[in-house]
Amino acid sequence: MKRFAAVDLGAGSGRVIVGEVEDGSVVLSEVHRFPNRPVKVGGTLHWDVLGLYREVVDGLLKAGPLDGIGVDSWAVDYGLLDEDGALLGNPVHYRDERTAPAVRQALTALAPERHYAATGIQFQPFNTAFQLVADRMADLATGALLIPDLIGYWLTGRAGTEITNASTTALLDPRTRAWSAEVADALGVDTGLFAPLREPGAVIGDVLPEIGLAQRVPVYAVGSHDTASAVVAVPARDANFAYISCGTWSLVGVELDSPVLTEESRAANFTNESGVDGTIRYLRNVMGLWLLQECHREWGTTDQAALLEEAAALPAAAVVDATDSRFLAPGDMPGRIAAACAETGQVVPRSRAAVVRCVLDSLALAHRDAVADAARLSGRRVDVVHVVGGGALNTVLCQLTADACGLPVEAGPVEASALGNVLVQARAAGCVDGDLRKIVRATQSVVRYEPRTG
Ligand code: LRH
Repeated sequence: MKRFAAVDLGAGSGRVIVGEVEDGSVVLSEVHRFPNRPVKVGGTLHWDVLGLYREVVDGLLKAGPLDGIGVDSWAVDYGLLDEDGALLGNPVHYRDERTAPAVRQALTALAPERHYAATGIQFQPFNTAFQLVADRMADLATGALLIPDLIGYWLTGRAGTEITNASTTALLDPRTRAWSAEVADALGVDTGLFAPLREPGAVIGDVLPEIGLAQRVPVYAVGSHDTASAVVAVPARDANFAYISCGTWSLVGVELDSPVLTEESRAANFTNESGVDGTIRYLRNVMGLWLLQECHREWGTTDQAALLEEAAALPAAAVVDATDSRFLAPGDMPGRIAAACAETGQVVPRSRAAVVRCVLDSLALAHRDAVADAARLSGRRVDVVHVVGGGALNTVLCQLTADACGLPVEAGPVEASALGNVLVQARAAGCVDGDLRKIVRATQSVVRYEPRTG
């Protein structure tokens, strides 16, 4: 039996999960979980990346004997380094609003049609390309590492840029899996800041002795974009499926062999993220559970389950556009939802349960639209929708999604990113072969929701 640690950093919390792999089976156990609390200082929203790193190390020290470590996290964000490899400033949170002027500048420097044709990445104000245009520190830096690569660098002393996450920068060409010189030149971004590209499964290096692990443990590059790892762990039986990687975001789409770079696809704001094994994740970002999380934060909710039950018992009423960037930044989510309902002439949800109901119905509709658009724009038939990640535990959302899509939803695994992370390590270490989804199907339980008609 071999033991692999998945470090999985989400926008709301991080965890270290150990996967025990033996004879084509994998058993996960969580050894450490910690909150990820962004810090606003001087008007800018930062990640507490050193705090996160400390938690990662604490988790690894608790994990027992290991045969490998892999790190995945949310996409797009990075740390800048000086010539000695020291961190220059604190990484900025993708929900910070500093990119607005840079986006305007970038849109003039490079037509969005050209940008999309070159990278296939949807427009998001937080794309790394725009962040680097906005980042005055970038001129002082000699290096840049995306968040999981930064953690990997601190663990091993070895720098590299894992390709699934690199694709989310909107600076990479998904066909060649190399940086797009056209985009970098037009935007004045130096892609040479990033360390050399590496593929999931590559060995990064051994954990440095200073970390204090009892043995030498290799750190592997995995699908370091959490969504890439999550999609590895979708228990699909064949190619005719859609997935919703449902956590802070709902990432809704299909898996393809090659990108869809058409104007129609750009207009629909679909993205082509590079996945593990040369796949393409063709998907749309939907706001996801963030809408609920921010409401609960505002209300100081103590019993979320009770509120969810109350919401489920209400009739559907108003809905908002769950892809609208007006919901991106933190703060007064119930107020913003009420304003959106009022602007569209709908009943404004008054009670907390009514707001939750509105969020659930809005997410289910956005899931439906994204599944339908993904199928239409890619030509891929969809027979089933897999919901993976924390959202798989939200029974009400899963049922409403099945109803809206008119398709069965199969929910689970919950810790999909950690599982995909572990499986890519296990394969690189030679403990499992070929079909990783077969292992997922054989070892993970899913809950099936049939669509209700009428
Ligand atoms: C989800 C995620 C998503 C990105 C966003 C920034 O955690 O990685 O795929 O679009 O964070």
